[in-house]
Amino acid sequence: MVKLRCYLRTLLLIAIGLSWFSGAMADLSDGLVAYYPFNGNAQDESGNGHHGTVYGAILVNDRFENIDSAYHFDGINDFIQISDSPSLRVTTFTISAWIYQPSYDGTVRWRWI
Ligand SMILES: [Ca+2]
Repeated sequence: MVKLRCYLRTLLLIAIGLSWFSGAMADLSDGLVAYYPFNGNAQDESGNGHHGTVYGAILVNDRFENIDSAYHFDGINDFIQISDSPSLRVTTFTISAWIYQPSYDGTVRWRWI
């Protein structure tokens, strides 16, 4: 089983794309293994069927205030689990996501990683 775990107080948003990276101007869908826009669920919308099962994380608004379009992980045993698959056993990959990290000074901390 491949598990995605997050123990930080974060909002995880939009997309996690695993792809072979062949250049700075590559087509982002070329080699895409999984895509999670979190449109009310953790379904893989790449067409490859790597749907996630949510444990503990709750749907919240994303950075554009779209309803139920991001997941909040409270830092205690929350994760999204994806079943193992040969297509997920890659040695080189890229993961991209928008993450919100609460700050103590009130600044917005949406970050693209
Ligand atoms: Ca929890």
